[in-house]
Amino acid sequence: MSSSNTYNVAIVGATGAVGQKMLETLEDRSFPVNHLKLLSSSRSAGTKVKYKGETLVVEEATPESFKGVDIALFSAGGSVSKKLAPEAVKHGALVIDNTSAYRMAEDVPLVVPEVNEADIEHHKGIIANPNCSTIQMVAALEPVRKAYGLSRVIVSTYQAVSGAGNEAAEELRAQSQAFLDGEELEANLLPVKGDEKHYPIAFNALPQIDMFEESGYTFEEMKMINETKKIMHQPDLSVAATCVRLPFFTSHAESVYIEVENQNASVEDVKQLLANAPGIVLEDDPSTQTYPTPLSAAEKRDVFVGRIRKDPDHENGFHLWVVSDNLLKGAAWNSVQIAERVVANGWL
Ligand code: NAP
Ligand code: 12T
Repeated sequence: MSSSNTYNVAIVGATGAVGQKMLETLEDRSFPVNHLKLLSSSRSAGTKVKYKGETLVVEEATPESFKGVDIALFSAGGSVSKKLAPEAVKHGALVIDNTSAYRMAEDVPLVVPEVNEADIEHHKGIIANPNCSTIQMVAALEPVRKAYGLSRVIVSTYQAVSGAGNEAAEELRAQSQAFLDGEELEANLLPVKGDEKHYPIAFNALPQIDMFEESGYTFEEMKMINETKKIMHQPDLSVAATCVRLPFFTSHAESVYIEVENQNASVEDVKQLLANAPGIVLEDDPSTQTYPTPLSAAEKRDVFVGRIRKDPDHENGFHLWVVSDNLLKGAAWNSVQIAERVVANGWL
């Protein structure tokens, strides 16, 4: 710790879509920051950024960057985390990692505070932030799971382009303009930067997020499947996912089908549980067309749930619509929330 109860914080990937939101969230939450270090690649080193009215200069991230750092928030891609997170830990920093590099590692807690805050205590220097689509889903399902038991989850996602970074948001903007101008759409990035083919995202829907696995599922889908079981400590939970990219900038939406174990759960019960759950906002009233949308959820830290219905055929089946800002609860806010819980519980 630096001075009394304030912390030296580093953001790795500070110029990125997630990093920018981390900066905003630290400020919005009045996180007790002593010194803030902003790190990126050499490309953005020297960039000036405002934090609490002060001008900070972004530096290139190197192993030496972490001297004196108490908490390092990583969001610069998996390869950067693999290389630099162990260096940060060596220098005594607690790493909260937003990439998929360490999520499934056995001795790394994978944490959504509303679900498994207690797992944080057993960290060995690295805490992983789950995938954005996983976070909002497990936050919405945990109150139902606790009350009624959960046996099966089938989810289809409707994901914003900002999840794939600032460049992907720029691609949507450029293609939308081209489409409206009657020009050819140029696709260079989506669905996945490193894959062979690229398809336009503007006025389209792409059923591929991240690369394909042998099984026919994408890595994004497998992240949802594996991370959900780990966070909920329920390896026998049945989970299947289909992840789709859509042409809007912010918030992921999800159509979630669940089967609960309790025979007597009603829609009213599920609504009541969610209305009282921390971090969840129930917006569900068909009579007034009340339900969350990507636009209504953007820039908010909560997870919004609506359209709760019983399955027409399966007695224990329910359908839900879950929406949240992918860069806030899906990334920056969940990370800062973990940091807040660490500090509050003395788990540094
Ligand atoms: P982005 O907008 O493309 O930003 C990438 C950031 O990483 C930039 O600040 C960039 O710095 C920095 N960076 C790239 N290569 C680097 C290097 N070699 N050394 C140091 N910094 C480097 O991407 P984003 O959307 O913010 O996402 C960043 C990462 O966060 C993703 O790769 C992903 O792993 C993770 N993420 C997680 C979630 C989640 O589900 N929780 C959601 C979105 C993203 P420059 O400006 O110098 O290029
Ligand atoms: N490919 O953190 O493209 O594992 O939207 C998050 C978002 C990976 C992750 C995306 C991705 C992650 C995306």
